[in-house]
Amino acid sequence: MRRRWAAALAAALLLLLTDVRPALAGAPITTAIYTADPAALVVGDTLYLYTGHDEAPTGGTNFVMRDWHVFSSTDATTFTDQGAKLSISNFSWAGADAWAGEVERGADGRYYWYVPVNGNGAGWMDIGVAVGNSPLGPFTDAKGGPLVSDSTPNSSPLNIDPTVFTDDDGQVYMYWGSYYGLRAARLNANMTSINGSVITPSGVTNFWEAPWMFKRNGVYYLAYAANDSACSQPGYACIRYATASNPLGPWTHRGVVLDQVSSTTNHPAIIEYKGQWYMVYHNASSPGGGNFRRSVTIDKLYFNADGTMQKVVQTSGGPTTPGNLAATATPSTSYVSPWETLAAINDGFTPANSADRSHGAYGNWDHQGTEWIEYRWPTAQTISRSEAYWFDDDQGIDLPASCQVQYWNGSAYVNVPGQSGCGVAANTFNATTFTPVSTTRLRLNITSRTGYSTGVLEWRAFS
Ligand code: FUB
Repeated sequence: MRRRWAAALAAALLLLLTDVRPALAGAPITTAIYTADPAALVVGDTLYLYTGHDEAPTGGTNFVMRDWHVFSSTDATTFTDQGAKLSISNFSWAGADAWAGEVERGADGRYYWYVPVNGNGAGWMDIGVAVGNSPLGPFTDAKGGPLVSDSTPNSSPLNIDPTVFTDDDGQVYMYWGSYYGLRAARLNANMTSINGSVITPSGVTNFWEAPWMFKRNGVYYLAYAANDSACSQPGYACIRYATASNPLGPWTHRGVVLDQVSSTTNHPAIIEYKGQWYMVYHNASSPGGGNFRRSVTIDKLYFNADGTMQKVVQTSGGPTTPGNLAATATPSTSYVSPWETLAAINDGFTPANSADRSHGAYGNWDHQGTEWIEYRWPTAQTISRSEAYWFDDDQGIDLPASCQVQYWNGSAYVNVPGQSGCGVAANTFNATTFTPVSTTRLRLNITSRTGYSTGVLEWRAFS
């Protein structure tokens, strides 16, 4: 039998050390287009997101990215697409691959947009820089050629994903890279040339790509995508982070701040806006989405008193399902393992399969037999259908042997009348229909298979 005591202990310790707060009930910043690779910038009272634009067809197996969009918001919830403000065609020396960029305000008050592009010269990806007089541009090529290319001494094996940071003394730094090759350099005050040597920073454990640098309370933070098996399934990435007391390191790895998402790539932007910190990232959870049809989304991020970051709760897997009464219910349970997340069952996420715990999962390992989850509403709801998406981690949690939907009739829990059967299939929502009941509480009794516990990724209820 598999043992998860070490994980349980670590998770229980984490729960003791951190406080749990409500997350932003989010959705993608848009479903009109597919967006990816966010960078965030606050100017005045406006939050700007600079994103890539995924244009791969349904089922496409490669990135199709030709331009970048700017989104603006004054509440970090509703975003306005200001349009494609920069395009591959702005760089006469480049031909394709409008990948992950970032905008930084220069000492001259202009806005510099650093972007990886496929140059027409030798090698693959280069980093170019455009400039504009406002956060919305218009932007033009600021240099007329790459700022970083394969011919830059000590450049990364893949020169992509620049993050640009200005320190309090005005010195500007750029980190970038992929294929495990993180690089850093000082930029000159003109924002368009490198000052000194390109260095290989130390201590950034399991760096893969997508660095994002910021400073808080005198501490430098570097968040980045890592794809090691300790934090993500093969082919997927989590977001780890490191801290330092010097902008060029050495860095100290601090842990995972964002678990893997529903897209294979993962890409962070961390920013404080109107007194609240946010994690902006992308996933594949929008309708028709995929690894090359991603959507930028945003969730709140919290710091612990010691400056470490709490793991972000992913609330924004896609638009809410119309009529799903679970969205307004308070969940409870007979038992949840300390490292699992009861709140996952009504976060509105549509799992990709029964092993998809990218939005957390409810699980009751190592209990066996019958456990229950329940929804409560402050006022009576008329309910005639529920849909359960079972969690199966291929370890101690398996599909249930059986289940039963019950409701509170005012004095006791009783089976819902005319129940159509309670399905236990994997990788799908199992619908149970019944004669409508009016109740403040709906309960799902779940009975395990011998030797296993049970879990739920999402449980919906409808009138
Ligand atoms: O969007 C193309 C590439 O995928 C980005 O440059 C990486 O960060 C990854 O998200």
